[in-house]
Amino acid sequence: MRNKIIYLSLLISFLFPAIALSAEWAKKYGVGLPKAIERTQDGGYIVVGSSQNNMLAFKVDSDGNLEWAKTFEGNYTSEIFAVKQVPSDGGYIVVGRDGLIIWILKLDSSGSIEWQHTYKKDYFSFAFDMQEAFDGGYVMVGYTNPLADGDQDILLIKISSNGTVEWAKTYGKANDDVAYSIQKTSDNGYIIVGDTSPFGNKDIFLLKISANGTVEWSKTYGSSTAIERAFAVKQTKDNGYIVAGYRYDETTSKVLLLKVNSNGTLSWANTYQTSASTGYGYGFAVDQTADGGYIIGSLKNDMWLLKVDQNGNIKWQKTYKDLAHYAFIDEHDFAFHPLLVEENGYVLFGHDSSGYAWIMKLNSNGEINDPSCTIFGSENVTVSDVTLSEGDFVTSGSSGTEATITSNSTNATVQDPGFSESQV
Ligand SMILES: [Ca+2]
Ligand SMILES: [Ca+2]
Repeated sequence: MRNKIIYLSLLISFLFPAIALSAEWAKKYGVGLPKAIERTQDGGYIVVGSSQNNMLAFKVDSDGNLEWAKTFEGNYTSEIFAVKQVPSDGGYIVVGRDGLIIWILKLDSSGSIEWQHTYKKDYFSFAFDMQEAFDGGYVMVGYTNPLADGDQDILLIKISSNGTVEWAKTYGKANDDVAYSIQKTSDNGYIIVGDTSPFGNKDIFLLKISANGTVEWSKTYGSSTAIERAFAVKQTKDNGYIVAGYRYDETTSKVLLLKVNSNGTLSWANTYQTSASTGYGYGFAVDQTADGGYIIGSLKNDMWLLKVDQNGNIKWQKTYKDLAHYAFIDEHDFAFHPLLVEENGYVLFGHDSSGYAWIMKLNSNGEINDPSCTIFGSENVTVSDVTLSEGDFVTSGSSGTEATITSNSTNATVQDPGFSESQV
């Protein structure tokens, strides 16, 4: 009988080994700057960004164990801004840059290159975010800048699943416009967020388009006295949108959160800051949570997660030590989407002072159930209402300006960056 019980408990522990493991974890992997993360079909994650001026992609399982890591060396400084898994073959499409132009790679499920192309309209052409299109293939947004007149515009490119350009458009006003994120909407269209510079100091825009790129509505949000920029947008359960970015009023940058209705009319806008001495705060990722509130993936001197209710009031917030040594200089530095919302918590990445890429799998309170883990901090946050003016952006009904894209095949060198995971 006793032997039977021992056998049974061995069998149970063999069949259900996960019971003994913590659901949360924090691990670091190697020298790399993550820029985006996606959940994969097998329950794991793919993280993309850069390592030592090359494109970086690495794949971990659901417990954070490293499966593979690769870097891809282009002709110039290169990095990846966005990744999508290809459902039909388990591979990945990544979009980034080789120097100042767009570079897309199709990887197989273990990170080997299947095809690769560069794309450009003008001397500078960037794509910072990508989604699967409703009619197959992918859409991506960023900006393009003809050196001749320097009037930077939003660039939207539709490619087929094998990388052929199907159509491309530009949108914008007679000043610098840049798009940072594109998301699918429930009416089979897209919402695009970014910033525009009508008076020299930046304002946020939202651009709602149909699947073929026709403008349904667009608006700007901002003020003449401060810089307002946004990097993330998500459709909400009420068919409105939540937008995250920052506001800089010549003393400090504060995290900025905007809620608008389905037509883009502003419902409320709040800023969030810690004590003034902490310098800056940027909101880079946002999503609605099951309780109807929102979660914001931010940066101050550390990575910073803010949980707010449906009106933007703070429920809780946490900082994650030493995870934000990062210079924001060029527009492509702001293409940074560090947060995934999951059923029972959050996945957040960072980058420490030794240059290592981290991933944290957090519970629904933003914590790890491990007393030995000392990465957590907390701040006193001041929440302020902010008054923003709404303005017109691109004319409704406009189909954008057709753009001609030059595409070339490329020949990246693949390397092994020597990543390995270690518990934090
Ligand atoms: Ca423009
Ligand atoms: Ca402004």
